[in-house]
Amino acid sequence: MTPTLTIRGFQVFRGFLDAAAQAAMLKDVRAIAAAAPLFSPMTPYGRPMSVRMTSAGRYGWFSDRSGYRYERLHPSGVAWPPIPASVLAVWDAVTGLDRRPECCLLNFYGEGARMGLHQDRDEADFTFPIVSISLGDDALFRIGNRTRGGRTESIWLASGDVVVFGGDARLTYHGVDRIRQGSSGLLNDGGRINLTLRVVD
Ligand code: MD6
Ligand code: FE
Repeated sequence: MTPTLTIRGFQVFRGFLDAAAQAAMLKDVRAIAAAAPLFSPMTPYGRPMSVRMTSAGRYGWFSDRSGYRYERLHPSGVAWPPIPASVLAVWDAVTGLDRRPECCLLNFYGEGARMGLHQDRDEADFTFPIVSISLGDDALFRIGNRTRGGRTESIWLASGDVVVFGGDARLTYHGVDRIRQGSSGLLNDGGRINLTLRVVD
């Protein structure tokens, strides 16, 4: 499969999901949030993140005063629901790997939510890529370098876009500066959903 564009090793597949596939995935996302409600993780610095999160899969991503890590259970004590088949199908199509992800992190960006530049480095094996799926309002995604600082480049990600983030790009700093509220009709009340698929162990 050929990406629409590649920026600093981030392979962007524009419009990978058509409107019907986005609507079907949204139903699956709502079922995840019903089983494992969204929460605002505390950063290690003691401030709640502006993005609300939950997970599906054997592991869920979690943060509190003790740091960033993967947990077997949602903060309520329930197991994370399974990763939906619709989501795993995207992983299979864009990675072609036999290994499947053990975590699907679900991020919800409401009005004013953003995510600072960060690396994803809580996983055991960086040879596996991360796959990111965008649903809902457009997001300004910023891509930096493998170390903090330096020049950055930004691209708008729209509903249905998929990004594969592997190889040399796996530890590149990235973040979300802002959401264009109301730019997509997928979610009735606006906002953006991002799903990231990760091999954890
Ligand atoms: C987002 N995504 O798009 C935030 N991380 O809302 C991420 O932080 C991210 O898109 C690792 C790999 C792909 C991503
Ligand atoms: Fe990330």
